[in-house]
Order: sequence, then structure tokens, then C-alpha cells
Amino acid sequence: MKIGIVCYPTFGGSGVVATELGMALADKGHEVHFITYNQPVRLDFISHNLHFHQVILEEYPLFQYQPYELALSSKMVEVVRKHELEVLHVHYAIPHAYAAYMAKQMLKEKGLDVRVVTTLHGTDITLVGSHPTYKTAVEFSINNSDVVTAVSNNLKETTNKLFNIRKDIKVVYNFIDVEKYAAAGDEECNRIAIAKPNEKILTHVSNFRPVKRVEDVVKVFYEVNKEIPSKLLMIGEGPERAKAEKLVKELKISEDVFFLGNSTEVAKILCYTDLFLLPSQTESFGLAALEAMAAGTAVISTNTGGLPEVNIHGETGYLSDLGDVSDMAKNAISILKDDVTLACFKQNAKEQTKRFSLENILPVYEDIYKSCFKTEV
Ligand code: GMT
Repeated sequence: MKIGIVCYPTFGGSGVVATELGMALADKGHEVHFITYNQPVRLDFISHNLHFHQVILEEYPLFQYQPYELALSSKMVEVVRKHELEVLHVHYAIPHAYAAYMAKQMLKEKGLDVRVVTTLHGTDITLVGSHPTYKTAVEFSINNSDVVTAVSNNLKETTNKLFNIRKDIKVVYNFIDVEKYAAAGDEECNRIAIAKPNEKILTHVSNFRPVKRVEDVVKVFYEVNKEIPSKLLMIGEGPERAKAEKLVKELKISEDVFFLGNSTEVAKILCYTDLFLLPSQTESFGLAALEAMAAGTAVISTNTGGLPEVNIHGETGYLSDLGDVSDMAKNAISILKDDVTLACFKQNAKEQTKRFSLENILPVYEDIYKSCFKTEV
């Protein structure tokens, strides 16, 4: 099929999922066109079936804010017409579902009927989308998509609670290329560059926004570090990084905590990680946790949002109430305290990711694209 993918091109989970999906679809012979303002960070032009169309914004003195949706929907129309796309798959409702609706209407006037699939990722519903500023337009564009998917059961339930949705939302879990993460573990794992043989490695990966509660990451590590020789790797960039660095200094653990910034080598870093920390305020799914698990890493997380659908309490790691740093630390220590327990959790984590394998999820999206043509709009 000929599919357009619209996403944020950054390190956020929705952009990562969209990019990995597009590359996998191209690998299977579909023609995939990414439409966004920058080349997605994980996009590897490994196939002649992959294309990238940049949305360019024009400066104009009158604009305090440039109208991105307008530029995006115009670009969608142009690409659909030129490349005869059948489906536009938009990731993250704001503003992509709305821009896709506009593109669809413009194309209709030209006698073309492109189908729109909207995937809800989380904060487009939970934190931003349900805000009165956006709610009306988000609800409208969800209801006017041909198919709507959500990345967890929890996100589906939350969407139905927060909005008046007339469509049946399909749950399609996020996925992982299990082989890729397993292979990263087989490569030379340069653990010794980070920690001494007797030290454990804990890792956090995020975009350091308030919702990720990165100070809780530091607090949990502080407690663990008192009992278990260890190092903490903080991967990512974002507004809360400075606060986390300040706390590390105050707690006098600077020698054991490394802030590594954004990385395209997450799989390699995870290969020597023992425990992944994700104390988020909410997480519709927790792709970062799934990536860690695929690399064989146990997870300490909160029990919010869709996390319990990914991280199984007492098996692949532990779930704690939001902000319960001491429970998270206690659980982390119980996993790290002996190598047999740690190995068992790591093995369970790896096993659990098979449920979310690319091979299982890719055909679900392909069926959804086909089903659009049976849907009455
Ligand atoms: O908040 C982020 O981590 C980024 C955000 C995004 O849309 O880029 O992530 C959301 O989508 C991811 C992919 O589906 C999910 O794994 C994350 O759980 C979700 N984030 C939140 O719900 C906070």
C-alpha cells in the first residue's frame, strides 16, 4: 500500500513508534512517506520505499505563532496527490488528526478519498488534549478519523472518559524489534567503561518533562546507592534536567550519576543496564520501559496509566504508587541484592517483550489500513 505517516520527528515515544512502524512497513514492501517538519531522529533510509517530505514554515511579521497545521495539511494534500497515497496514519492527535481531517476535506474536493488512521499516544489525551483549549478540536478530529487506535487499554478507557467518542477505539500496543535489542546485547557491551564489576547500573531514559518526575529517579537511586554500589545513567534532554542535576549535587552523588543527553544508541546503553527507573506521573504505555525490557532489564515504575499492562508486578519488575520513592527504592534493592534474583527478573522482562514484538503488531496495522476501505465514513 501507499501510506503517509505524520508524526513528531523528535525523541518522544510517539515519533519513535511512528518511525519504526514506517521503516518496518517499507521493509515489507509498502511505500511509506513521512510528512513532518524535520527528518525523524530514528529514520534510517534503509529502503527505496521510504520517503521524507519536509513541512516548511514561512516567517511573516504578522504571525506571532506560525500556522503549522495549515502548512502540514497543505503538504499532506500535495503528497497524497503526487504519490497517490491511500492512507494517512497520524501519530499524536494534536495537531495531526485535525490537520489530516482538513487535508481529507480538501482532497475530497479534488475527487480523492484518502483514509485517515489516528493513533492516540498519551499526553495528546491525558495532559494536553483534554485541556479546554484543545478539547473540542481533538474530540472532533478523533470522531472524524476513519480508524482510531490507542496504545493501551488504559489509554482507550481514559479517552472514552475524557471525551465524547462515537468510534470504537482499537487498542494496538506499541511494539519492539525484539531481535534488534537482543542483538545489541550480543555486541561488545562496554560495561566496564561505566561501572566497576561489583557495581550495578541503573538507567532512566526520557525527555525530562515534569510528567517523568526525574527528581524521583534521583531520589530512588540515592536510596539504592546507600546499600548497593551502583551508577545511574540519565539519558535524554528536557526542562527538568537542571533540577535533577542540582539534586544530584545536593545529595553528593555526582560521582555516581552521569547525564548523557539525547542518544541514538539507547539499545547499546541498555545492554549493560541492570535496572530501569520510570517513576512517571502518567504513562499511557511506557515505550522506554519496553525497550529496556527487550534488552533484558528489570523495571521499577509507577502503577499509573498503561504501565501495569507492560511491567508485571513481581515478575518483570515492580509497580509503586506515584511518588512513593521509598517503596520504589525498597523494590529496587530487593531485585539488585543478589544476582540470582536479578537474573530471574531480567529473564522475565525479556520474555514479556515477546508479546509486543514487531512481528505480532505490524500485521495488525496492515489489517487496519485495509479495513479503512470497508469503513463507512
Ligand atoms: O511523554 C513521552 O514520553 C512522549 C510521548 C510522545 O507522544 O511522544 O509519549 C507517549 O507516547 C509513547 C508512545 O506511544 C508512550 O510509550 C508514552 O507512555 C506516552 N507518554 C505519556 O503518556 C506520558
